[in-house]
Amino acid sequence: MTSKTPVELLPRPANVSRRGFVGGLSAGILGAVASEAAGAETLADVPDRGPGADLSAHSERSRFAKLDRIPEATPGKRNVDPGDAINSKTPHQKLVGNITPTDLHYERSHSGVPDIDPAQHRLLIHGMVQKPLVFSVEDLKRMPSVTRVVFIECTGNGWENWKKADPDVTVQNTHGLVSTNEWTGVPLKFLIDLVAKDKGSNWMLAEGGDGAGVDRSIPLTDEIVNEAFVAYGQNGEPLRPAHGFPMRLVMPGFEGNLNIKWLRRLKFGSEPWMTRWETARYTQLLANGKARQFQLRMETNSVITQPSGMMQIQPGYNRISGLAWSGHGKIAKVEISTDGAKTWKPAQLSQPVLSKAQVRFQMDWVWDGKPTKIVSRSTDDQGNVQPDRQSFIAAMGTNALFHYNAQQTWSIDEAGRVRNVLA
Ligand SMILES: Nc1nc2c(c(=O)[nH]1)N[C@H]1C(S)=C(S)[C@@H](COP(=O)(O)O)O[C@H]1N2
Ligand SMILES: [Mo]
Repeated sequence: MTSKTPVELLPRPANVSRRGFVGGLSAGILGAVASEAAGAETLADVPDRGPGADLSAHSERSRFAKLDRIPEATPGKRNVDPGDAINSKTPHQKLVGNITPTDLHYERSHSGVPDIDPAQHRLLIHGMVQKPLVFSVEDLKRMPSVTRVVFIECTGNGWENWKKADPDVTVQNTHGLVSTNEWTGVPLKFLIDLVAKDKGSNWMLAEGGDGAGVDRSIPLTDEIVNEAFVAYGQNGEPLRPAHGFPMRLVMPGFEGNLNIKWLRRLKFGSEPWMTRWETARYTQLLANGKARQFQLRMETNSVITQPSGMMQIQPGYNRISGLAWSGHGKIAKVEISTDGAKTWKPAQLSQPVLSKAQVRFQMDWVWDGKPTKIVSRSTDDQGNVQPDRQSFIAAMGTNALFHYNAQQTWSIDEAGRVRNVLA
């Protein structure tokens, strides 16, 4: 071992101390990290250089990096034929940072992915408006735009763990129905002004152009009018077909289902339309047998992604990392327990922390090799705290399927095997 620890090799701004840069790592942790890295003195310790492949029009992921979504059917039905899949989940256990790669953004499509020619596509805006209008994609691209990083989360995210915990699943199985991308499009407010919406209209119907024709009634609260937008861009390029090409509604902080893909119509009215998507589907059957409609906001949530289900760790230094998000606003704090929720320590949040976007958190941990449980708990800037599973079930019962946001516990046995448990 030499004095050149991996941390010292990282570039850092000249005016930031090493301690500030690594976020106050203790000397003990630095020693633990360095002792696990192999000692090295010269270039003989790194592989030789070699010739490169030709440059190409399109860059692909390294053949050594295996990153795939997994198509799944209803809860518990894994490894299905893609033709039977209803969603395809993000491999959070293999990702870093805050932004989900575009091709790994989770997908939920009710009747497959339509093949839409943008030159033919139109968006109709009508109902309680002075000037009903129809727009092409090019019309939208000429309008003022917003660009914003937001998470989209299916209401079904987490349903795997609502009734029972299958030990042999990954975080991709349990939490793969949430992703964060940068979306670009036209503010809803701008479109509302263009068509001159009637003051008396406080509901909007958004309808998709797929076979299923998913349509939802959206209440026009100030927050939604100010934050929703019709997106045509995703991570700097046109939307991918799976995510609504050529245009979709983006509803920061609200149910994935409201983010209508392949958007073909916005209709303004004075009451909800009670479509089958908000009566037969996307309602919550409560413990008392009554169903709750229009539970639209996504909750305060977090999950440890590394280490997580089906991984195996070694005693000694381990870095715990994960993602936190809230449909109410910004994540204010994430705490981690490495002793089964008895004691908690604050995790570091990667900057910037954005409202209604996932944020990466991390904490250094030296595992003593004894069986234990690790769990994270987030708090947002509105004071909402992610509930433990017991309080979540006490409040919501076990009839419902959607909006599961209880704390996720991973157990670690004496061999270092990480498994899914209820708490
Ligand atoms: N037109 C249309 N919009 C849709 C859907 C759909 O099947 N058709 N699925 C909805 C659901 S249930 C979710 S969770 C999100 C998923 O968005 P994504 O596939 O881009 O992740 O899109 C929503 N918008
Ligand atoms: Mo969804």
